[in-house]
Amino acid sequence: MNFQKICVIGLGYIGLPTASTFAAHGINVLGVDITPHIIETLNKGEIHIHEPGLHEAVQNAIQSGNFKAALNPAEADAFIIAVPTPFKENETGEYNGAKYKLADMRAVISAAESIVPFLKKGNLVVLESTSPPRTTADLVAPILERSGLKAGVDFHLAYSPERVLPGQIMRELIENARVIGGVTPESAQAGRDLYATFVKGQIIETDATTAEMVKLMENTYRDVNIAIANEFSRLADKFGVDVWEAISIASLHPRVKILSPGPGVGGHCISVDPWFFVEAAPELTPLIYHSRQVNDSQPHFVVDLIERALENLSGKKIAALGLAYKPDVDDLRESPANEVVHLLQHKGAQVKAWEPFKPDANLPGITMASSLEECIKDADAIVLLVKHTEFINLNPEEITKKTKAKIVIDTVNGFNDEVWRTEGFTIYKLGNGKSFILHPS
Ligand code: SAJ
Repeated sequence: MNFQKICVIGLGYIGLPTASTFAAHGINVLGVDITPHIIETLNKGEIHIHEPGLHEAVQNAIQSGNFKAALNPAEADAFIIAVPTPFKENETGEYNGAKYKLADMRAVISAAESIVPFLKKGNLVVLESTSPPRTTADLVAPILERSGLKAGVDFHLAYSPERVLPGQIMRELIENARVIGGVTPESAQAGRDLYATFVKGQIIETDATTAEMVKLMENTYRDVNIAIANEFSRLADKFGVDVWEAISIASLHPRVKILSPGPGVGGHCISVDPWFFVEAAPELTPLIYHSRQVNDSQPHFVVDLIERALENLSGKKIAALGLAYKPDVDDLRESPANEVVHLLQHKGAQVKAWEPFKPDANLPGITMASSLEECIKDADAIVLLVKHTEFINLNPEEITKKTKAKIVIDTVNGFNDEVWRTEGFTIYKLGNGKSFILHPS
């Protein structure tokens, strides 16, 4: 199948890199988003999100004349839906007394509805948004068929999840293997023709529901593995062991690779996607459910650690380093660091946060510092919440001159304990039960 013009619906972390990459490969792309501010920003060649290489890609796409942003779709050869699928904020499901989160599919529904007036025979529609199993066949196809055309007969319909890692999206979009699940083999083939425009990794064709499961399985696998690492951090704390040392030794085993404990699992993928399985089949997913519980409760464990280190949180001034959901990104969504700050404040601490990737972030209830210096100056303790490169490169010899704090709590294994101790700091580390043996309260 040949594609001259495509329409990408949803211009966020996935839709925008995808749209600009297609434009860079000579395809005429109409990018669609419901937010007027995003459309204006993009048409000026500016961007509304931080992702290495993206600004340049969008500028080039606009200048080439191959990319334009608009509020509404138009006729095209292919439509790509890349809108968010978060979970519902105010509604939960329940199974055997256990509550689980529910997928909010409203953006997918309205994106599919917006395509209906423009859908023509021979078109291809691809859903990229992470979705519960059977969404393409049972939710999207019936909406598109309101056009009078039949999915898999009159138009092609496929599911192709994005699997790129924030921070490396522009490269991974091209190099990663790509799975394309069609509602018919011909739909999968049409999807292959589209993505072969730029994908250098392997392209695997399958059916739509398999592709949906593949995406959810990848992120669920990671969530479960992080949960066990977090549980190990709690056990090590209890038994006076340094979990980081234990993990590095255990990982020498040829069939063991343990992930890193931390303050919790954030972002809009790994902390959300496993719930799609739980919602779809709560009776089959106790492991997935409990892993979510472990990771969601990790900020509480971290606050408990900080409370033990400081003896009492009430009135304590705490400098929180990092609010992003993971290292070296500016994305603060579903961030465990954010939750740790709120929980500390709830317990009476006065927290000032410094996030170098978003210094002017406006987060309800969080006081932001305008610099590292301001953040740490009057603090009683420094808490490292995100392993940003610039934090792990901090020089404790310099820091000691800029802060009153003598206590450091490292929740991500970002600091070298010995070096910080040499500069007179007492350092506690998540998962290092030895911290408390060295510094009994
Ligand atoms: N985390 C840990 N310990 C670890 C690894 C991660 O606590 O050992 C935490 C991070 O700090 C962060 C969260 O988990 O809070 C998620 O970070 P991540 O880097 O594991 O994943 P994401 O959410 O940025 O991206 C994931 C990726 N999926 C997999 O690696 C299986 C990416 O490839 C997907 O494209 C993306 O989800 C997505 O959009 O679904």
